[in-house]
Amino acid sequence: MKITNAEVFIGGPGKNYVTLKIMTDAGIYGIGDGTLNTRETLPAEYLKEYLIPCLIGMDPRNSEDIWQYFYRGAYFRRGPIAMAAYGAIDMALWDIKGKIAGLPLYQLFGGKSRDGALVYAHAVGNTLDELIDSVAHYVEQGYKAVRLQCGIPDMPEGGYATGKGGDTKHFITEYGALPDQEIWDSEKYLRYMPNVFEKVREIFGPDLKLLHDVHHRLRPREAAAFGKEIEKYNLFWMEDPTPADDQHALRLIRQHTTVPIAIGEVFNSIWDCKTMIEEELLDFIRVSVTYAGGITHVRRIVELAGLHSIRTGFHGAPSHSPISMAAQAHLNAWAPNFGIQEYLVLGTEECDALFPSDHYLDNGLFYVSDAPGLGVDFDETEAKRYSFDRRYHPIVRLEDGTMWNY
Ligand code: KDG
Ligand code: MG
Repeated sequence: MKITNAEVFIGGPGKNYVTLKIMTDAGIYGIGDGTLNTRETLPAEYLKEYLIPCLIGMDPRNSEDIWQYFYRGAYFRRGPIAMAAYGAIDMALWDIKGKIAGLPLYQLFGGKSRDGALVYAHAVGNTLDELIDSVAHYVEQGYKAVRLQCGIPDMPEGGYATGKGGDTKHFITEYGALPDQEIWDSEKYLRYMPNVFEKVREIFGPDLKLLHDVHHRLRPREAAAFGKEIEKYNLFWMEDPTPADDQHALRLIRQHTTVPIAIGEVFNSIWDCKTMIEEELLDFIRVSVTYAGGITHVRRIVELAGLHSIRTGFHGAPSHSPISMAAQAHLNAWAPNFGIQEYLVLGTEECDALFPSDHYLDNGLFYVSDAPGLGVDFDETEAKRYSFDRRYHPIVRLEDGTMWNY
């Protein structure tokens, strides 16, 4: 069996999804997601200029060898652009493998460990009242877990992703604009946020799982103190308390608090999280199949995490197309150390038309399709409606103008 061709498409409803389609001489094709949010054309170019020419003629069944060929063959290792491109290829090859076998991917990993996978929604509010309405909305829909992001008084964009533009638009600028600027003040945040958890717990009770994303904004000592203070609200996790480039910081945070820590959405390889997993400095690993080299590489991370009682909590921001969400759904169905999946309903009519599938969400759980392979398709005719349009993440400065972490 040979790969005969591969094509890259960019675009989607309100998104610059990077979709790779790999064709074979057996008439079977596979699809993969290489969307590197706000830098989408880079993995796409890497695929077109360097990787696809090598793929033609390869046996698509040898997904491990193909992964190693690109990873080792590039000489320069890792990095989000390269790993997103390898990730797209890897997902497409697993899709082909499942179609050859006539089995959904979770069967090739070892079968199902659960029926539905727990997901969390994003509850957001510029004010606490707005946030409470947003939580109520998700609870009514049956969600069992919600992430809370709330605006901080006197800090207009405080709290990160607090609802400016709503869930479909947050994280990125309007088309054509240069990066927005947000102003951050850790002290105001640290003073206000515990009150948010207290109110939400008071209203929604002890069973609702509450998550929160600090989004790399705190210094290590601040994060340690914050974690200690919010322990009493029994959070499911505190995400990205500090920028994880500094893995030592986690030791300090760990020494002071038992609040569960989730990290990893910016990681692109097992080497980025090996130390923190082995030293058990985190509780949930947040990598995604897109940014961390596809199913082949992420499975290695999941296995390593499992040895240390660390659970998965794969990244699932709206920048992930339904293809990578499907790949993660298969891993979630299988992984013995599954924790939770971040999930934002992409299911607009346009998105469903571009990526038809019968994966579905019911009562806060995600059910994976039994169709062979990834169980999601890509409609090339629909894809013609969309094209690339540059967008950026915002940038963040402290009140005195110092650059900070988005
Ligand atoms: O591209 C960056 C976003 O995906 C990120 O800001 C989202 O932090 C995020 C999350 O937890 O979904
Ligand atoms: Mg995050």
